[in-house]
Amino acid sequence: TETIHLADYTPPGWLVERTELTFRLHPTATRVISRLRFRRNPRAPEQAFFLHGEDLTLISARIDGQEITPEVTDKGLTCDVPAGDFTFEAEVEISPEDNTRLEGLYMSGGIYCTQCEAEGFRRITYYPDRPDVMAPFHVRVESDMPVLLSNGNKAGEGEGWAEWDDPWPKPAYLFALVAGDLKAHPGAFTTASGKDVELNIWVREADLGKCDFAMEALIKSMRWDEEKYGREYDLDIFNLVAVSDFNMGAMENKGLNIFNSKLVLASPETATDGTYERIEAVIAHEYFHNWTGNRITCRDWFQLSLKEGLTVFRDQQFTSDMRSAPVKRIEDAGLMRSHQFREDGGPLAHPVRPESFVEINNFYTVTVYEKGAEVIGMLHRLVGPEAYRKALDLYFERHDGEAATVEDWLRVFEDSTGRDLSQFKRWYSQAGTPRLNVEESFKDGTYTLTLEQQTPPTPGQERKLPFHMPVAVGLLSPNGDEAVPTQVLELTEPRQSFTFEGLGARPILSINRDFSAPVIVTRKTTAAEEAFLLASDTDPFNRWDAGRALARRTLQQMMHEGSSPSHVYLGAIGQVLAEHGLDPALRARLLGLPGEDELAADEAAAGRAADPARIHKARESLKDAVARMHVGALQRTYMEAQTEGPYAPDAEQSGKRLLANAALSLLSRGDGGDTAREQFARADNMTLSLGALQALLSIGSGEAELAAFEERWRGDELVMDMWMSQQVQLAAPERALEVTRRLTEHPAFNAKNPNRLRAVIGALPANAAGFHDASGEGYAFLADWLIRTDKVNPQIAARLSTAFQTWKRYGERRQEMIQAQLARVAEAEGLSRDLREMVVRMRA
Ligand code: B3K
Ligand code: ZN
Repeated sequence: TETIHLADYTPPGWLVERTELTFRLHPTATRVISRLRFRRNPRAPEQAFFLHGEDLTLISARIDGQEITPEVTDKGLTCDVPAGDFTFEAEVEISPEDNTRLEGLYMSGGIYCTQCEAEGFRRITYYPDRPDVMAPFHVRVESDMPVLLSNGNKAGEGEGWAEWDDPWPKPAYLFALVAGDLKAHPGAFTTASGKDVELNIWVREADLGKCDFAMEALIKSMRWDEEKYGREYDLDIFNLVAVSDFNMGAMENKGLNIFNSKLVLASPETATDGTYERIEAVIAHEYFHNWTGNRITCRDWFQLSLKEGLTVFRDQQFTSDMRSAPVKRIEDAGLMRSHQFREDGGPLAHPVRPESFVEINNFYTVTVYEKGAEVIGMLHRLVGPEAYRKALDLYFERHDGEAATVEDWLRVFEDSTGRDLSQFKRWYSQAGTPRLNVEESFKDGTYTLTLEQQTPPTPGQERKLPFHMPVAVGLLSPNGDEAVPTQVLELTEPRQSFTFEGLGARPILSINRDFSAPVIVTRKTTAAEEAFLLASDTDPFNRWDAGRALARRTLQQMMHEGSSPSHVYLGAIGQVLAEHGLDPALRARLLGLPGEDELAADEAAAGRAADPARIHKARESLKDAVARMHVGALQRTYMEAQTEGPYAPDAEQSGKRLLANAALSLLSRGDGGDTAREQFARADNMTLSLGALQALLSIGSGEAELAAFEERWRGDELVMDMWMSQQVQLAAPERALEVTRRLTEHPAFNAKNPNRLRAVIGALPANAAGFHDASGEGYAFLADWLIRTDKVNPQIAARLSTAFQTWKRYGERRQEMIQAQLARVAEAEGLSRDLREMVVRMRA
């Protein structure tokens, strides 16, 4: 296997001026006829002519009309070409039906569809399949399917054919084609400059009733991007398609977004509030790519965060504007902590801009996406919102129609603000989560804050240089007033002090407010101080953070000192429950405990081998203690959180349901599940049904409800995914593997469908104590499924393998067992490049 290095980038020898494609669709013998106009790239070094192509059967090829016999390998094609411009034509045959990898052109439930990012186009035809080769596309689709779609504007149609023309030059990874028996949920949008755009969401007829919300989300996104970024849509039509078999969430193909159906289809009965929120965010994300990704794309795949980090940052801003900004911040920071810190602290750590890869699909990670978005958030905080907008205007003006780099991106900020961002740029090249150590002193009214930054080594990066980071701090008076309102300190040195004068009393520090930098703050505090911040901090994120710290403190004491749950923690929770004026969603978040996986990370950080069973037990008994102590308050909270009127998935109602379900889950520990059963019986929406089912499953009950649920929803694949994953995740640890195994034998299990694999196999590691069972059977089970899945869909197998990335946190015995399973996977015959790279990186 070959490793690709950023340092080896060379410009393409030839550029494509125009791409013409004809598809004669057939399930097992689709013909793709291409006509490509090539022009030598004056800025490229001398090189051989090469077109990517994989798993293609070449029928014929011509240059300027003359038949040629190119040299074909399993990677692509080479041939002699004229010195000047020329036209290359080819006809190839492919089999969409046999394409279980779901990359390139494949079939999903009788629908033809494509997924080309990152390197799937080379499975469709021979082409310079690299993002810095951009061309206008003209596509003709021939098929007897009723709906034939591709990118751009419709150029014509007739019986059995349709033509599409995309005037905006694009790289091949943004190409898309869909053909099938689909129905449109129509919509319309008029841009700020008065251009009418036809909107369609294409689904199976049976799903037509579940598209309203997605359409509204699309329209809101289009409006928001005009208002917030001055970006208008640029074609006459925008098509969005939902398919059932999809390797990830969705794809931003120009003018033809393709979605995993779980991120489009929603009705109150079938989708939870959480799903609604995700649909809104992902529809926005893919739409926003039209400018950040499509109009300005990436020079090469190392620059992936240029489009992904920025587009995530934009969708986060959108959600904050549509819903509650503090709650959104807590969700995003929570994801960073639970998922990105895990990646950054283990064998899969890599910089936001990686320097090398074997398989690029393995780098669509929380680091590239979410940490990439955090890096942009830091820039935003450092320069302020006005300067940020000016820089973005310059970015669009300067790079529209180009394939850009991280250097280009930072340069627009440097040029428009006059700031030097050379130190800031380290966020793109250095992996690992910085530790921020805090020292404080107070004397004669002067408070001194000393910050020390240090970043641990990561694979291939032993030594780290200091980062340039914004650290938002506020100081609170002992009575809870804000003595010093939020200030953004700029930390650039390894160790740096900041002073605040004229204070009456020693203040209480609230640091890294709003999660201003993606770092781990290490600091000596007391339970009393954490309880104070949980009760009084004016920064909602830090209230949440203080609650977490307090919970961890008591959980650690329970695990290692045999203590009973701390009264400080229980008292603080009581106060949160009684804070009736507080946004219910925020209250629900404040009640939540850190996950078992995060607690395992804490154990390892403290130099102890994580014991998943013990962590699980401590967490369960803390919940029991909260439930016992606050039964009255929980009942009141539960009542108070009931919604009135018809169901709406908006921030207000969903916040209440989140709180109701949080209270319910605690109440169930004391009432044997009566309240949950009652909620399940009367629920008219999935949020309440599922919340009740979860509450029951987590107390080892819910058999009857599971059966009723299955009976009602067996025909709905998306609901059945939830039914399956909840059983696995919430099973008692000793039953988790058995439940998972049984589900793989369920008639509805389908080992070719990514959603189903994620819902069953992917859910087991989320049951940490079950997966890490001391017998090691969970590890062997996952390894079996990795080997099996790899033959069907390498991308999904590689993704599922990341469950092993935390192996170092555990004791010697578990480490050995995980390594033995990784070794077994490594030896499996015909291992894909995708899974091989992951296993190599995770092996000791
Ligand atoms: N750009 C796609 C992800 C493609 C993943 C390829 N393995 C979706 C998104 O980030 O919007
Ligand atoms: Zn994206």
